[in-house]
Amino acid sequence: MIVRTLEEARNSERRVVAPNGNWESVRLSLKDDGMGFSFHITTIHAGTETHIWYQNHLETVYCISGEGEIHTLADGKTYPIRPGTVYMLDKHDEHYLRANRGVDMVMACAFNPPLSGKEVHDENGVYPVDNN
Ligand code: 9YT
Repeated sequence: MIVRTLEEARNSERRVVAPNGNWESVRLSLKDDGMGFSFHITTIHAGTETHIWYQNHLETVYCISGEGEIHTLADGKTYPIRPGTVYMLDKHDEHYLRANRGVDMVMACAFNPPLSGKEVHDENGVYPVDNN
């Protein structure tokens, strides 16, 4: 069995900070855990907008705290996000993720296939697929 805490993961290489400062993420579980998905606690900082397009991954995201919205580009729809909301990027949906001003949004995220931990968003908000 594998057991770890958010606190110890936060104080390790598992914590990644976006180059533009919009978000940070603690990768609680990665590919090498062998679970078939990776599991992250991501903080989207208040008042930010981030362009994301995971062309190589499916992602499920659950809002733990904070409020914001997600805007999908293909259909022009905007959905509010608040604690208890889950969204699933089942079509590799290109989107803007926005956190309202005043309070950070904290999200639990699962990726399929799992991230290896080395990924950084490229300029299109894409993570390359990990073939290792
Ligand atoms: C909310 C969201 O899309 N989180 C993705 C995970 C985060 N960007 C990471 O761990 O790299």
